[in-house]
Amino acid sequence: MMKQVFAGKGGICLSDINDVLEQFNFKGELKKCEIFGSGHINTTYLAEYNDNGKERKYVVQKINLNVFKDIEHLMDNIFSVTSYLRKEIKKNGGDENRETLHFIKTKSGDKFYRNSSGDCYRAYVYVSDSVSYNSVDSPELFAQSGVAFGKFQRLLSDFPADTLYETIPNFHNTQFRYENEFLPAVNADTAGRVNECPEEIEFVNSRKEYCPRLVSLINESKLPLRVTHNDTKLNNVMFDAFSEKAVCVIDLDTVMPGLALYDFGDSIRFGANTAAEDEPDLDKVSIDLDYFKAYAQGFLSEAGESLTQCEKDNLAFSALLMTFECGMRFLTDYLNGDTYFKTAYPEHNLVRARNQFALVADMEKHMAEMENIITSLC
Ligand code: GN1
Ligand code: MG
Repeated sequence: MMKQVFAGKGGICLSDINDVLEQFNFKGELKKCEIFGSGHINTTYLAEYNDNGKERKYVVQKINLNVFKDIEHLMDNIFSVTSYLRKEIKKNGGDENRETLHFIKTKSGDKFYRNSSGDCYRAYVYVSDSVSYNSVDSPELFAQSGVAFGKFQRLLSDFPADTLYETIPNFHNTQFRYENEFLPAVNADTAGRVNECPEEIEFVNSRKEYCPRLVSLINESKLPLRVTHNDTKLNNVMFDAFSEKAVCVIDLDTVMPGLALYDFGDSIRFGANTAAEDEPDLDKVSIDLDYFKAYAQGFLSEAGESLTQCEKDNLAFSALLMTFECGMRFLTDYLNGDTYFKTAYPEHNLVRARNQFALVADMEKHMAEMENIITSLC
């Protein structure tokens, strides 16, 4: 008889998840399955099994089909990148079972499971003895996440980036985000919220010249396309629970051809903010230059040699641009009536946008120092 599984706060019975777990080649007997993690997009479960006394944990994720339209190609990207990483890690004498994610096919050999209602699920082995952080309290730990994302870049430097599918076209094309998403959201005013945020809209419009900068450099062939992670939040790195060294990077949904600068900039946006990205008290929001330096040092120690001068010249700016872009995306979603990011309360996206814009404003004040730090490290 199938064991009854409860998931989520308050023990909500999710009978659907039983059917999902049954589809994968998991070892042992199911003990429990609970909602897990803090992503804004997918719904994640941790399933624990008892395999003849040995505990086995698997992460199962329901993929957000509103965000990801092309699951076949998304999972193809993930399987090809992780199998490549496994080989590279092994070649370098590392532990390929811990240093990259190990995805599990379904019993019928598919890379994900689609149930009768069309929902899609995929699964990977939980990285044992590892933890992730939404904030860190030392620059050393943050530097470790720079090492992890820098290593990800380095290990994939010979991977043929053009074989990857662009599963979310224009993901970090800031100009596209401005012209084709932000401005139409303001004009449509679908949720009737434009009147609530004139200052935030003006903040974006008055800085629109930031938007095309990196895109233009790509078009002029001054910046190389690379395999990029594209979502380098601190909580997308797993750390060893004992040594506090970074073990591997997770959340590979947005692995696509992109810029090394996107990965660098997005990490700073999230991890070098003195507050959480949704802290409403803007006095708490600022760029921590010690954290900025620590991350840059870690990242460059792994990826530095392969970066071009033009990439290095734009590292500091990329932090500002990724923060600006993310704030604009939160504001766009607020104006659209919260259709993209998960929110916990009605103003959540607006609070996030204000927070990101406060960080942009602080980075503008400290741009010369950020540039100097990069120059001193290169
Ligand atoms: C989303 O999946 P998650 O929560 O790690 C988003 C990122 C944003 C981030 C902001 C596919 O990341 O682009 O930077 O929220 N992912 C997608 O916290 O849109
Ligand atoms: Mg993500």
